[in-house]
Amino acid sequence: MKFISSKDKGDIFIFGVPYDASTCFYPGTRFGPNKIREMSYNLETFSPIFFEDLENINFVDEKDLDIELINPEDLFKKVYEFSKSKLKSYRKGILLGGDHSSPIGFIKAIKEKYEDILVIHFDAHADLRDIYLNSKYSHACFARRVLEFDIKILQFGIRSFEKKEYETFYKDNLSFELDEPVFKNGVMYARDWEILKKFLNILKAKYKNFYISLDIDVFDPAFAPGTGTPEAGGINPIDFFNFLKYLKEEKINIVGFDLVEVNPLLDPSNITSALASKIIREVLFLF
Ligand SMILES: [Mn+2]
Repeated sequence: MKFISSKDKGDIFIFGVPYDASTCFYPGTRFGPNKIREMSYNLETFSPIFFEDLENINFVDEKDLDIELINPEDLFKKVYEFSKSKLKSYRKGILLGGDHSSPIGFIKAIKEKYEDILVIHFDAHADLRDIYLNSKYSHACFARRVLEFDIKILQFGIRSFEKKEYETFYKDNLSFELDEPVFKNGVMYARDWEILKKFLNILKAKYKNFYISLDIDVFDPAFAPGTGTPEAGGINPIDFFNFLKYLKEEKINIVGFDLVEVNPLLDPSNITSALASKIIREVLFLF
């Protein structure tokens, strides 16, 4: 597929945020964007899921953001400014992380362009802490910061959160136990694939645009061991690819996507980066 040698004009941009300073456990996601590109060399441009070829998709690799070892708040501002300027000429974008602090500024810029968006958040962790290790822009605060942009979040795959996150966002939430899509403090949790689809079928009448944030640790560590905070009991890639197919069939309009927390230093045989790379290929057909 070769992201790097992609066309120089187009309506979708891909960019990397090689950043892991907000990581709380094993660092190394700064090497994610380039490893994901590297593993794309092995992929066909033809998708056996959509029966379409990437040759017909206009996307441009805008390379990596030039970041020094800055703090997560400055990273947020830098990603925001970069995304905002790119979204003037490009219609949609894909961010390659980096840790989960990387897309916060990107989502803010997407929201300003599209106004009406709902974020679908795939992750093992709730990321709903207000502050973590003295930073409000830690990767553990990702979803909490997104809520502050007046964006609602539909979560999937979450299986790790602290008591306070549970009490604030999940406890007594009807959507957690019943089949009704009800947000609690801006957050809704879908407990299985059928419920997720059911919620989206209802929500697509209300929201025109959807954004997907994919933390690779939503997958079971058996499929994606190369990540800094692995959590047993995750989803499998085939179900995720089927979900992408569902999004296309249901014409759910995806306006932005990020894939974060791939850590090549912890990735035997590059299997996590290979999965990430394939996901990016298929997501390009959703735009
Ligand atoms: Mn996570």
